[in-house]
Amino acid sequence: MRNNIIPYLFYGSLTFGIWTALFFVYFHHDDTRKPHRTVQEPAPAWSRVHQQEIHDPKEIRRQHIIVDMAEEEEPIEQKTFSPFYNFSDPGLVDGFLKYGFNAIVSRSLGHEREVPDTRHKRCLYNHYSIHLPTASVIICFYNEEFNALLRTVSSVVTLTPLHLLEEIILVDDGSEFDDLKEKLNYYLESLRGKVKLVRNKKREGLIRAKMIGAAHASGEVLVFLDSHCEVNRVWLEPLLSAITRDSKMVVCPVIDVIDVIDDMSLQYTFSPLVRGAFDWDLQFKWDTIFSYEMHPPEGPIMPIRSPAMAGGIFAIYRPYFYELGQYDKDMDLRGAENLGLSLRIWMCGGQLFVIPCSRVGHIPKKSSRSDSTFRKAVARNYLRLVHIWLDEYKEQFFLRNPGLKSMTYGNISERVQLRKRLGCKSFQWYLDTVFPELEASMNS
Ligand SMILES: *[C@@H]1O[C@H](CO)[C@@H](O)[C@H](O)[C@H]1NC(C)=O
Ligand SMILES: *[C@@H]1O[C@H](CO)[C@@H](O)[C@H](O)[C@H]1NC(C)=O
Ligand SMILES: [Mn+2]
Repeated sequence: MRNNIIPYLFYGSLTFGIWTALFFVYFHHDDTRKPHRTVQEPAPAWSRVHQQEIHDPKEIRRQHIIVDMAEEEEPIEQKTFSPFYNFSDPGLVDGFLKYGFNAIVSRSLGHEREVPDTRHKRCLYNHYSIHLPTASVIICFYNEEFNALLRTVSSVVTLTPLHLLEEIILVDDGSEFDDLKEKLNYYLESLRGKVKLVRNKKREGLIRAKMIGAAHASGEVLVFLDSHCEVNRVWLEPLLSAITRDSKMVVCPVIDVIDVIDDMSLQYTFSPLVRGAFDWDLQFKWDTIFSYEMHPPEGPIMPIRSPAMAGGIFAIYRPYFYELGQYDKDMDLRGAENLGLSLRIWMCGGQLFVIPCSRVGHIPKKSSRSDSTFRKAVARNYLRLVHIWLDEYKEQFFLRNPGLKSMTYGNISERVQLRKRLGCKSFQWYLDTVFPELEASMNS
């Protein structure tokens, strides 16, 4: 019986949300035009992750938020839609449910387009050595919208100097949609030689899919992108250049937002400089940078120290990726791997920076996933992270999420060993040295 109700609740909440959103847009039109929200709203409600029963639409909404932590996606029904869109078009809602963004617009944009150059003008004066290392660009996808995926690939092919691009490795993590099968093979034919397509026999989840992609790579540097990105001009050289100076430096581009204005038009939009952070719920958020980073004499083009990376868009020296222990292969699907890697980088002798002159656009998807398998996997991933890396500070997490304290998280002894073997510093050191703002927020 309950199973029959869930879809109604879900669609009900969606419809409710769209109307709420329309009213919101109608009355707060100016608010929806603010350029970029740099700090995400909290509300993780972690303690409910273990619950399987869904009692009312509000509950579903909360669960979406939890799921969304994995890739900072936002629930569909909380979004504000443009009032200019034709809502009687059934394809619109279908597209959102299937792909998490406006698939109609994505189709109309097609396989490639030119995006505005959002770099600071000082970046145009930077010159990069011609002796940079080569890169393997790894793009994992699962049921991605065909045109969004092709725009990701075509932007990389168009805007990367060929001598720096060892290859693009596409990893299909068991997609079910027909157009990602033969049709995709057909379209990639023309790029043969530069694009390798790896198809997982079964669904591995994003985390293991990335490790599979890395295993096929032969470039000196691994660059991970999501399957709904568009890179900007001279995006790769600044990343490679930073890694050349220090092979233990892991670098992220600035993530421009494809669609921040109205969540409908897939417009490529400039993002201000921010750094990656998180709170005691381990919820990722963007954080403001220091004014000396924003206004140095040479302009805002110097690398920005970042306590954490947002998701899966970064570049790392390939041998260093392995030295650091890649990802925790016992984490399922996705979620927590970005924070896990961020902590490992800082605590085990590396550094994590955002490189202002490298910009990559990304569509923030509105996830509609709410199944319990997925929620459990995400919660379990976070628990592994907490038990491996947070030392005595794990109590801070459990204080806010008591429901997770008794949940099982599998065998972590291999990862604990890795931490010992790498001689990693304590979480206290990380708080003192890299992210004092987190410790300061402990009692709030
Ligand atoms: C909106 O979409 C519906 C269904 O596709 C169509 O019948 C209708 O004419 C459209 N309205 C406008 C104003 O475009
Ligand atoms: C956990 O895994 C390690 C090897 O990674 C193994 O030696 C150990 O016995 C396992 N512990 C349990 C309780 O299964
Ligand atoms: Mn993404």
